[in-house]
Amino acid sequence: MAQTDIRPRIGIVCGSGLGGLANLLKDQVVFNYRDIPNFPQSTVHGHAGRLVFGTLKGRPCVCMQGRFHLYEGYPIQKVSRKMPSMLYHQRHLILTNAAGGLNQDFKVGDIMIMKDHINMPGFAGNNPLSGPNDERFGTRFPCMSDAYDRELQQLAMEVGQELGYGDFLREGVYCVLSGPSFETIAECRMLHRLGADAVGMSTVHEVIVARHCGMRVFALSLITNQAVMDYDSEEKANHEEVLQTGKQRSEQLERLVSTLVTRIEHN
Ligand code: 6GU
Repeated sequence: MAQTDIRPRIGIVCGSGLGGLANLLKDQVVFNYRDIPNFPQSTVHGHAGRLVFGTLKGRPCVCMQGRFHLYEGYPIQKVSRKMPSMLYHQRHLILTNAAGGLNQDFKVGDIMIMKDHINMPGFAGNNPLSGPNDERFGTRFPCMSDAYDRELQQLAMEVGQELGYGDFLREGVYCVLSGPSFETIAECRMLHRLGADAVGMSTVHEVIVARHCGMRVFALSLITNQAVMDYDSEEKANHEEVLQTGKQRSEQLERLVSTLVTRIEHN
């Protein structure tokens, strides 16, 4: 932070194949994760591993271009607690991810506004806030029923309609699993019955940490593939399809996020 004068009020975390958002920033100051002391490395193809400061349509922002996942083997506390230290000055956090569609009304290429999550690893004790609580950041037992800011969801829906994205803009519940293996058919059916509209391997641990320290959170899932729910299906989930769909819709997703950024009030 000593190396840049930019003091962003908005943090953005870019999902798989969606790192192009960071390239929209003007007057960039870039830090590679490998040059930041004690910072984990991003090991996944499609994740660059850079922290990019700059302005998006004149608004100071910082982008994590490349994130950390449970399946990379870092202790969840380590990867997600980097967030407050890095994003301390931000009031708003916007996250994107690539996800598999469980809701049968969803199509590949849909953009889903996250209205809630199911933290499956959390059920098994894998919560980013487990361990000693640092009261400087937030309370021991943070509320999650308001994790996804309703005003920001409403604003994004309005922006999406204005941009003509109504046909592929959805809202729904995101379920996180630890990965890296994709789900079995039985698991997809189970998640769908439990109320999940999309499934992925990220975002939720970051949201929990951000809410713990009082940020306002908004998150988008790009439905990059349909989760396989049927034993007769020949479909197979794969990372290349995820990256490919990311490329096809990335421009619209970037426009949605950058327009939203210009509408966020700084209060
Ligand atoms: Cl189908 N599953 C999971 N766990 N993550 C994904 C995905 C599916 N598609 C994109 N990311």
